[in-house]
Amino acid sequence: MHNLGQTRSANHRDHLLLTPDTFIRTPLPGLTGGLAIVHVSPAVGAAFTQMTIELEPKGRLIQGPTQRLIYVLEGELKLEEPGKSVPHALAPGGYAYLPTDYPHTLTAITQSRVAVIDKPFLPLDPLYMKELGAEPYPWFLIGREPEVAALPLRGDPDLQLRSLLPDSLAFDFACSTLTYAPGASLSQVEIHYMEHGLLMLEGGGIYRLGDHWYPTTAGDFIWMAPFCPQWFGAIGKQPAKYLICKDFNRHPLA
Ligand code: UGY
Ligand code: MN
Repeated sequence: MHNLGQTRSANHRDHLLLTPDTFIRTPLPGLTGGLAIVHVSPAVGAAFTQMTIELEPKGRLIQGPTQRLIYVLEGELKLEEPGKSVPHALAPGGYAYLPTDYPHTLTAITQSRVAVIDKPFLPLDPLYMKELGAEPYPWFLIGREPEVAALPLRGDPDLQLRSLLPDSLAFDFACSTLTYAPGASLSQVEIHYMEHGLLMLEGGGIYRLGDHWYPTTAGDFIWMAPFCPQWFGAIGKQPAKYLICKDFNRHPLA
């Protein structure tokens, strides 16, 4: 359909809003039987990449250049890891964290869509290592988002936060889902040193990014640079939910 050059997508120094009408699919090394939509990369100033990979049945993604988090949006898949004869089954809401240099193969059984976050790992300064105890480096894990206990964000029961990664200094990023009851909103405009990759999963509302207010809906991707002013209010009769990641647990001077 011709839209005469109109789109809700926007590209500003401290944020991106990318709507599905502007997505471009590309091949990627390590990806067979599928294509990648690269939502954000270091080319705009992000310290990570976030993409959605779309896989045909039997399509596969192997290990990437860095640590990785995968989150299944659609379809049935299996995840094979080294030394394990039985693969893990993954379905929508299923996720896995794969440390740096951790060989793995993700294979689609049915047509699938998967969010993939690849981020170079920042080791903890040895100064803080003793706080870590037995586990100085992050470890492989697999889970199901609906089974993660929800906590109210900053005490607001209408904002339910499910943290997908453990609360440990070993991990240098955080990834969660945040679910807003209809009409709920962040209690403040946030401005912080961490950057965000955000994929809108359900519902919608208004996202403030910098000095812009955007209507946003399921399927949209947002990148927020460090210190980008941000606020969200859910609109409509159904909850709004997004997957959100940020760099975490590291001194800003690393
Ligand atoms: O944790 C966060 O920084 C989160 N509340 N930010 C956001 O939703 N934009
Ligand atoms: Mn934030």
